[in-house]
Amino acid sequence: MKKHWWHKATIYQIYPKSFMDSNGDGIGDLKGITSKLDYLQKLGITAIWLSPVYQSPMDDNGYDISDYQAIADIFGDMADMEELLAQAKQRGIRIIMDLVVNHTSDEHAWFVEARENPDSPERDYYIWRDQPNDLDSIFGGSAWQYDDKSSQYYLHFFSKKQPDLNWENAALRQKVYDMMNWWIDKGIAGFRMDVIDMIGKIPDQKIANNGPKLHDYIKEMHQATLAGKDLLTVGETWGATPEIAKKYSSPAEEELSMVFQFEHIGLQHKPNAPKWDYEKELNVPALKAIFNKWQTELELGQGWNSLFWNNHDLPRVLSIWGDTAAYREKSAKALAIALHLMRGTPYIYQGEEIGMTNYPFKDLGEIDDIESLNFAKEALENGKTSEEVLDSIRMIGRDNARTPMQWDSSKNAGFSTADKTWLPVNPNHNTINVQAALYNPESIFYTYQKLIKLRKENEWLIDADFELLETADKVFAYLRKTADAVYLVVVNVSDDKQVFDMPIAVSEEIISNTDVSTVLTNKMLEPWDAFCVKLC
Ligand code: TEU
Ligand code: CA
Repeated sequence: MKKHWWHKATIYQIYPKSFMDSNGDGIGDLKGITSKLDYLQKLGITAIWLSPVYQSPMDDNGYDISDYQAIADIFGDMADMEELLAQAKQRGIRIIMDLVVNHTSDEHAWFVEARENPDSPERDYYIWRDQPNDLDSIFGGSAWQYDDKSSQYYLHFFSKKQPDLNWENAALRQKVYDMMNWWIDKGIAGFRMDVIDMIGKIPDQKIANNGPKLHDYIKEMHQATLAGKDLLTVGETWGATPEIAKKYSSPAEEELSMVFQFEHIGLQHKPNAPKWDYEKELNVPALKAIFNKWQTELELGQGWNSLFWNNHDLPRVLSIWGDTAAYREKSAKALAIALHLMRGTPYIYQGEEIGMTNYPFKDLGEIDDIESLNFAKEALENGKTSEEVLDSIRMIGRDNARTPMQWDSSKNAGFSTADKTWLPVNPNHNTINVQAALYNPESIFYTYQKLIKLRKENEWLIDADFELLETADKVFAYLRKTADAVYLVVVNVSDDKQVFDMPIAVSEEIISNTDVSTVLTNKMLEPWDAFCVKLC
């Protein structure tokens, strides 16, 4: 199999509004990111996935784009973007942009023209109907919005300010490819592709994901923009299975490098229920089975996995699956070891590497996210109490991932000098912050730094096959096997002691958050014990 730079890379996701504020307006910006590149170089990451920084009315914090080739004023200007690219390149860090082409903002020039002039070519860049069907928006309510200017409804699977694009229109597709090439010519290293599995939608047949022409469009996109270039492309595909993931990521398909699948994330809420009905307890056996399926069915050369616990849409993993009290640091290291030693490209979400947690939202007034606000409105109208609504948002609302990055224990955690930041800073920043992490050789940061380095320096992390081992329910143990070496990873994914009596002979300790010889002598794993060893 041809190896690419991203097979050995670890990618760091930055949510620009919340990473670093350089001009004291309480909002993160591009200059702020540039000022923190030395920190990211120390962590050792290979590339940054930059959530959208394009011109946007910020209805969905930038995932509603009004100009793909201009920078939103709150983040700076194109010179700042080019400076970030140049400064990152000097440090061996690549930049991956967020490609949001399932929809635009309703303030995009295309939609403004389409709305103003029903006979314009842009009209068919979107999806208009005289009558809506009962498709629902992912953000609640109908997926159809009536436009009285042209007396038709337009489709929006997200907010009404995010009209869906009509990918059946070849001229629209070409506009997208031209924009992609414009960014590629600026020296970016690839794209994360927002809900890309929705661009083949057939609304009249109520098909949203995995439509019949989806892969035709992606193959066309590949030939028009990606072919012959060594770019990382990762599709956000909530509806993917391993079989579908092969269609996207098998080199022979000439589509994408990999996808984000979300089957493990689905364990965060009750089966066939909205995410707000969250699960209080992690089902570890189910998690192990999902990882086993994805690790074994996406064979080397047939496709490639992404590996992640967090992103800007998800609760902080320590708060929903780890521990935020006595075992905060140990459980963070354990979850990192469990994830990063599997086959795939790992993604670290800003703050994950220092063990940031969910935010203790006091009331709905502190909530920013349109998805949470729409849920709250609908839930309260349907009789839920505000405490019930807040409980769901506190556990699984997207704002938990979007509170400012915690740099130090000073005011606003060193994120901003403003009196008020756009989202509140977590009060636990007085102990959970980058400065404290860098100062403590035993911090979570240095576990991530070591995992990133291991991946860069060890081919077995790419090549070795995965084999799940039969263990106690809450012990996640697997082998990584090559022709001449076997590595064992063992993680106690619980607050409890777990028996571990597997007879093993260790030739080398690779990484651990515990004393491996004590584990083997006692045949017992302490809460959140995790280690990887090379076997004799
Ligand atoms: O998310 C796709 C998406 O469906 C998520 O919104 C997800 O369903 C939900 O957040 C689960 O809680 C992408 C972006 O990552 C997200 O930030 C955007 O809001 C959305 O697309 C629209 O662009
Ligand atoms: Ca700012």
